[in-house]
Amino acid sequence: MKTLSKKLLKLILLVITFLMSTEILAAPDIKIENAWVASAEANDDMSVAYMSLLSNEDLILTLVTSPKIKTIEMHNTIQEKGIMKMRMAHEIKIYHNKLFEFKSGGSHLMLMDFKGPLKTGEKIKLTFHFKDKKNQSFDKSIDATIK
Ligand SMILES: [Cu+2]
Repeated sequence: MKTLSKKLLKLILLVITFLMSTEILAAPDIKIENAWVASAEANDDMSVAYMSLLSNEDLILTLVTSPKIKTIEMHNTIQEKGIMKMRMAHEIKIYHNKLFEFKSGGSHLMLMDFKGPLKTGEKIKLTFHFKDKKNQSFDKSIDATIK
C-alpha cells in the first residue's frame, strides 16, 4: 500500500512538472487577420500590405519576411508640419489584447525589391517575427490575399 501511494505521488509530480514546463514553453496566442497585399504589375517592384494583429501577451514585432519579397519594411505614418510622412520602424510594440492594425493612412508594410506581378486572387506567404519580454522569439506565418 505504501509503495503504491509513493508511486502515485511520483506520477502526480511528474504530471505537474510536465504541465508547468509546457506552460512556460507555450507560445503566445497571436491572431493575424484580414491580411492583404496590393496587387502589382509585372514591372512593379513595390507594394503595400495591411492586416490586424492581436496577441494575448505583450510582444514586439521585429521583422516581417516572405519567400517572394526581398525587402519588407514596417512603416509608420506621421504628420510633420502638416505633411504626412512615412518613417521606417525597426520594431512595433503589440500590447496584449489590444488590436494593432496595419492600415491605409497609418502603419503599413512596404514590400520592395521583388519581381512582379503580384496577381489579384493569389496568395502570398508572410512570416511575422516576434520577441517577448523574456527575449524569446516566435514566428507566425499566414497567407495574405492579393487584392
Ligand atoms: Cu511606407
